[in-house]
Amino acid sequence: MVNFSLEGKIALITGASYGIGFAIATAYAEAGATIVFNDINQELVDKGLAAYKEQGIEAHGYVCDVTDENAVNDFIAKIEKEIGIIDILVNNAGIIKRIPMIEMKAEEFRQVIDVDLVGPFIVSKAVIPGMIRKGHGKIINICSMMSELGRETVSAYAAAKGGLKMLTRNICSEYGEYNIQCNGIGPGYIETPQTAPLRERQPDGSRHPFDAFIVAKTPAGRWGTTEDLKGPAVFLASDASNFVNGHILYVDGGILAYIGKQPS
Ligand code: NAP
Ligand code: GCO
Repeated sequence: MVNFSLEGKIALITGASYGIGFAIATAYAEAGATIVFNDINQELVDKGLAAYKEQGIEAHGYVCDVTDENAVNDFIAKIEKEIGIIDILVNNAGIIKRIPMIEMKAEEFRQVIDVDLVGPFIVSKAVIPGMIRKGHGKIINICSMMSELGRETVSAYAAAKGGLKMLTRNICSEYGEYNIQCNGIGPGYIETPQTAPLRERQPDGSRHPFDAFIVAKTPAGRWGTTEDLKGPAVFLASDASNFVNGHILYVDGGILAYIGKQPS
């Protein structure tokens, strides 16, 4: 029987107090994993712990900024000492700044690159030695439509997510021999706080133009939900995907395959 179980596995999901990370963590818990997560401040960690408890999940939550290499190294050492070596890492923590490129400050560009690309590098670098010692590991990087496509105002985010696609392939290349599989999930447009500004109702009560645009660009004719990501995430974390490596699994309702619905 194909093994989708995560029984006995320790899973670290970064930035997982809510949103996509939280949904993936709950799916991993349902599949039997021990859940460890971090977020940027204690308030968010406490909010996350309460939300996991509501789902009947005794998660382990820590404050850790994924861009701070010393803090991450201390964080991973603490997990390995208190809970055990990490089997599954999901690099989920991320930010976006929607600013026209020629108006964006270099410091704002760097902030997005730092969280969305350097952060996954730092956390993966801290986790891989334990995976090598353990003889296996799964790393799943949360990429994006912007790993493949550009659009106005998201130059930093697209650059980061394009880089994250290639970091995924490089970890696959460099550590595949240690039975470590590194893949990406490329969500389409998902209903979370990060995309809430793109779905806000207009003053006259009509849909946000971008909302209607995305629905027209998606064969499924809808935004995704975090529920849509759970199955693909469990697959890539389980033994069922042990020969899948360096792959970006787009969970986008078909956006990347579709030219878009002709305006009526
Ligand atoms: P979200 O709602 O903004 O959640 C991101 C989480 O990461 C938040 O808890 C955030 O904390 C945390 N975080 C931010 N900076 C951090 C740092 N330096 N260290 C640790 N944690 C940090 O985002 P989401 O929509 O759930 O997206 C999660 C991931 O999926 C992101 O990588 C995003 O780029 C990607 N993604 C999202 C979509 C979508 O449509 N929503 C589609 C494709 C890919 P704060 O609340 O303090 O910021
Ligand atoms: C945007 C959105 C997207 C989504 C996601 C799409 O402003 O275009 O925020 O970037 O977050 O990354 O896959």
